[in-house]
Amino acid sequence: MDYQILQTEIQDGILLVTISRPKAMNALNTRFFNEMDDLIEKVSKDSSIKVMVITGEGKAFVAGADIAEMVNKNKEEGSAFSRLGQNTFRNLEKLDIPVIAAVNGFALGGGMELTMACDFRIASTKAKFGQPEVNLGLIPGYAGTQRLSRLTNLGTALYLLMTADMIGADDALRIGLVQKVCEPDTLLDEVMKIAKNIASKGPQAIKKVKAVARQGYEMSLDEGAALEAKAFGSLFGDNSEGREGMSAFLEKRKPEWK
Ligand code: CO8
Repeated sequence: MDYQILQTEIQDGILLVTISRPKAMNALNTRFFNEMDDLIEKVSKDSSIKVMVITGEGKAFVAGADIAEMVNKNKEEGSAFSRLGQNTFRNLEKLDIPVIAAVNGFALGGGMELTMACDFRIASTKAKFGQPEVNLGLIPGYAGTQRLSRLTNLGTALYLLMTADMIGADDALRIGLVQKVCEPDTLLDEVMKIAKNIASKGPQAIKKVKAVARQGYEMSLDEGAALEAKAFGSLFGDNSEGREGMSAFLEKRKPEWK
């Protein structure tokens, strides 16, 4: 994989993606979205990749959308830039494998929105989260107004969106935005450990958990439970992953996943 802004590395089935535009605090421009779209397409077709991890180079994860690229846009171009990022982040969210944000530093504006399109977030104690768009006379444009309240709650989301307050990793943990906080020099090791642990589980089960939990979140409990029952059943039968996993348990051996 050959990109200008994204650096990629595969280790034991884990794809580590580093956003690398440190001179501009990894700000997201059109090139980033084009590269990310291409990467998502490739990952969706590569069954050897079990988990994807996204991090940033330098002192930022991502300090937002590229303000220099946005400043002279007209209304139509502004909406188009919003839709470009929304589509990329939605496609990232829809990847059938887990995607983890390893938040090393500033995750502001579009950067915080990117972390929210990942399945969960592990933060360094140096991470800072915020939606500072109102400082610029803007609002979030990559569905941050929608995902933040779903991940936390409406009051917390409106507070952060209206005050543009920057919060540290411990506060992000407290409001449920991040799932774990690590020392900066252990962040990537910790995240790779989590990714490898997930990659050791039944791969179909991991994909079903993601699909059912994510789709069910937008449904009634009854509809979500029906989706779960169907996915549960799909893991049973001859040559199924469930048969292998349960047989391995009963035979006191390690499962051999296909
Ligand atoms: N866009 C472009 N360049 C940026 C950005 C950005 N978001 N953030 C930082 N940079 C650049 C700076 O301009 C500076 O460039 P130069 O060296 O050429 O002057 C370089 O990165 C280093 O930045 P600083 O000197 O400011 O570094 P500090 O350590 O002093 O501060 C901060 C770091 C706190 C991260 C600071 O840079 C900052 O506040 N950045 C802007 C944060 C922000 O407002 N983000 C939100 C942007 S808007 C957004 O994300 C909307 C998303 C939805 C868009 C929808 C499409 C329409």
